[in-house]
Amino acid sequence: MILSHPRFAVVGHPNKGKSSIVSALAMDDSVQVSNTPGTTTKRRSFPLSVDGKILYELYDTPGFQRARRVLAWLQKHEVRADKKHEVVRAFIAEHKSDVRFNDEIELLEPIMDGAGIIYVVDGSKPYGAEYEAEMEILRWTGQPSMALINHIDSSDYSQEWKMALGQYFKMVRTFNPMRATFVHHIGILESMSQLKEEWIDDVKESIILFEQYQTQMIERSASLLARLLYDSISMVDKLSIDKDEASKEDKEKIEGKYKDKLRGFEIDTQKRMKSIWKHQHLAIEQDILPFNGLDLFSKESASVFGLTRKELMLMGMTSGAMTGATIDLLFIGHTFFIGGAIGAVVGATGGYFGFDELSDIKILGQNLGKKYLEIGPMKNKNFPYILLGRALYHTSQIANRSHASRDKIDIDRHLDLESVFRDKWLTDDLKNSLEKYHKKFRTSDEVEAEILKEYDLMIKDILRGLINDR
Ligand SMILES: Nc1nc2c(ncn2[C@@H]2O[C@H](COP(=O)(O)OP(=O)(O)O)[C@@H](O)[C@H]2O)c(=O)[nH]1
Ligand SMILES: [Mg+2]
Repeated sequence: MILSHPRFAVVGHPNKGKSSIVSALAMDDSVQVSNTPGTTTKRRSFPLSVDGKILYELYDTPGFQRARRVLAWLQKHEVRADKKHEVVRAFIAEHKSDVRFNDEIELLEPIMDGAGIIYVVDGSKPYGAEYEAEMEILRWTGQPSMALINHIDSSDYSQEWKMALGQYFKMVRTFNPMRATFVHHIGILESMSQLKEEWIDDVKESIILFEQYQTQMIERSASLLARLLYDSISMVDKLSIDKDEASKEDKEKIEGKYKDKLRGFEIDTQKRMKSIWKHQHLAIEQDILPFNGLDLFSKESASVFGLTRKELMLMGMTSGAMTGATIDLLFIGHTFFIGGAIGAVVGATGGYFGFDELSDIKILGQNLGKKYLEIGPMKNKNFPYILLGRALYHTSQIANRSHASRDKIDIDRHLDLESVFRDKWLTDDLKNSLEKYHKKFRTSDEVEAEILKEYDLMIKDILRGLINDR
């Protein structure tokens, strides 16, 4: 069988990070990672495919269990170097149903079937001669191989490891599956391409596709966020009422519904974002969503992600009528009623982020007698920055997350965010540029596709700065 995409078996001692490396390189968060040695007893294949095309395929395998025994068997059948791989085949054939060698058979089969070898070691533990049997067996297979030094802890024995591994592998690299960035990932692919002459073209092609894929993910994320902002700001919602005047309850009801819809847009965007970045298995309990209870409309959220009062004022985003107590209301354009109807607009008492007042509520009459309340588009000028800040933060967490990570996304550091995250993306110039678009979103009935595209491109630039190494 001829397979055009490169295949690699990830092998090594139990509990050295093999599965984590498969998870990171295949960008697959469904790989079983565990600190109980011997969890994997069957190999599993994890292809990285983009638009239906497989770029490469990795095998997650059980760790070596009886390497010395296997090596002793091979050595009993000592032959010339060019025949050694046949002895490995003979070993597999003879022990296929021998449970004692299940793990060795599982890991050797794909190699003998043509997969390259990625040998994984933990550089935070000392080197020891017990690894030599494993490396020697791999040498007997005659397949192209490279070694990856992972660091599970912070101790560093990589010098001795490099000396030892260099005896067996022509390529030795350090790779941290938890913090692997795009550049590291490409680096590993480049090493793969050099393992065997015949593989160069296939692996190079995979690298090009992989690079395009990364760009695509950023583009798709930017479009998704541009759409979120546009949809949220421009959204108009209605509620029928059967009286001429809206009661306080009616008003609360439509406001509640409006806020819930906006929260829904955010949650939906977060889900799609996880799927763009192939993190769809991220369990709810590992998820910060929606921001550990940091509600979209909370004061905390506004203070972490939104603009400050001073910034809003500097941008002329406050109403001229603002004096005294009302200085805290950061929405403008409190046009009372449109359509000749009468309605209720509550006075705001809220904090200066003004979430008591998101939008006008209008009472609109219809000829047939029924009246309805209308809310939207979003008039609160801080809201777009809060929503965008949260969305960018979430996107950067997802995009920079290794598929090997099984940790929670930690937003408890959000106090740091207050001082740090905004500075990572929001400049004065950017505030002003974004504002032009936000204004269009809240004032025009329909925004032209080109306008949305321009906004989309701005977000793409912001994302490039927030996502590692792109
Ligand atoms: N902190 C840290 N933990 C790691 C790293 N690589 C693996 N681990 C952890 O080590 C344990 C074993 O990893 P796993 O990939 O399942 O090893 P395998 O048995 O060789 O497949 C898991 O708990 C992993 O989360 C790493 O680079 N850093
Ligand atoms: Mg494993």
